[in-house]
Amino acid sequence: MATTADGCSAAVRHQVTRTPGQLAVAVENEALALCDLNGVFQLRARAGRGAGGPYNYHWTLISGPAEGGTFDNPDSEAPRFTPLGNGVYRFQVSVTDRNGAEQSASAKLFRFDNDLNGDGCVDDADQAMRFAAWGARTLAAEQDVDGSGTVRVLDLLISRACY
Ligand SMILES: [Ca+2]
Ligand SMILES: [Ca+2]
Repeated sequence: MATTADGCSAAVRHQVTRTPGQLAVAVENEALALCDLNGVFQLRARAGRGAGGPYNYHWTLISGPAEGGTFDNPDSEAPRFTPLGNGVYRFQVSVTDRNGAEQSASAKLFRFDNDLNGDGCVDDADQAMRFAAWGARTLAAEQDVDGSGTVRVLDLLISRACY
């Protein structure tokens, strides 16, 4: 049987066994400030590689303020989450591929009241109050936005999105 060079290369390509890459999961908005206290947080994960889809998603709230919050559908790729308290919410999404391989990723939501001085306006004066608390040990969610226990640069960076 005559085999052309093209035929050969085609045959070789067919013999290559593709090793599927490890299942990968990425979360959009890994760390997001929710500036509107009446706002809803849009979670979104994307899975790829592994054995391929359909991918199954399951979101859980790992930790957060005692008031908690609610998912509209924790078993979807992009559920909406309504937080009821102020503070840091930590989420995990677990994804399984067609063969049941599992991978997870995490996300954080920061929800806080930006009207620190209580005058009804959210403006630079409020951010100045947060800055004035620099280095202070405080448990106030309004100032210690990331829940680290002190007011540091990350608190200012996260909250800046709200001004
Ligand atoms: Ca204010
Ligand atoms: Ca902090």
